[in-house]
Amino acid sequence: MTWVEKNFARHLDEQPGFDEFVHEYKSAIKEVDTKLEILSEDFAVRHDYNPIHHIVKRLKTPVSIEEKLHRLECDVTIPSARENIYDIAGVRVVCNFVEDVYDVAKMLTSQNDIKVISEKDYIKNPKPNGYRSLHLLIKVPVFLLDGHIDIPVEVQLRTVAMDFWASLEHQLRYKKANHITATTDIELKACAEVSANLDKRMQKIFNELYKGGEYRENYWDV
Ligand code: 0O2
Repeated sequence: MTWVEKNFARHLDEQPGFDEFVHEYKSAIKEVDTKLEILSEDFAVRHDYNPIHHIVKRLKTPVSIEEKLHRLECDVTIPSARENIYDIAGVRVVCNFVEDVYDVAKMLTSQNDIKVISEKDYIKNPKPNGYRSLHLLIKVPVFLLDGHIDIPVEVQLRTVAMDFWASLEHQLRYKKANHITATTDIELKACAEVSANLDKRMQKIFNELYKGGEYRENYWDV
């Protein structure tokens, strides 16, 4: 990139190399999605049970990458985005139960072409507002015409109950940010606790039905 391009191309999508950049991150999402799909199908074939409820994928928009670069006080350039932003590619895996979250995370990260960069366990250590999820930052190889490149992907794993809470909390915060009071915060946190308790009770029921008693024998005989 020339000095003029670097300093006068204000927006990322006007800069040279933007299409390649998007293609690489989109491909990384596809790679992770395919891995998860194969794992969940394999799990279903072997155990007659699918731990993944659904998967959501998203590529950060150029505007939101730019905002984050500004916030981090980094150059608003494509090389700077590659270097400083790790959640350009995002995959959210919504599982049925808490144990599924850890099982899926282990199945994914034990694949030998996946590099785990960091892990934040907001299930064991929820955020002060009650937010729960397991966040993995991984690098996945994407094979291109001229070789492979490791692309970071943020994988968020959570249960349906955690997802329900996080989606609504996000909407409320985004749309009604000015109306969120301390009381609302307390109430939202209380809802997160109720939801975590629900997860525990549902897990217990599931374990009793699937992992104990007669069903378990059928389960492992498959
Ligand atoms: P989007 O559009 O969902 O991607 P950073 O990664 O630098 O932004 P941090 O704190 O290091 O910040 O990242 P962290 O804790 O891994 O969380 C990043 C993402 O987790 C957020 O992405 C949300 O998706 C989700 N998240 C984290 N905390 C909360 C929370 O309190 N409520 C909800 N609903 N979601 C949360 P973005 O970039 O905010 O948005």
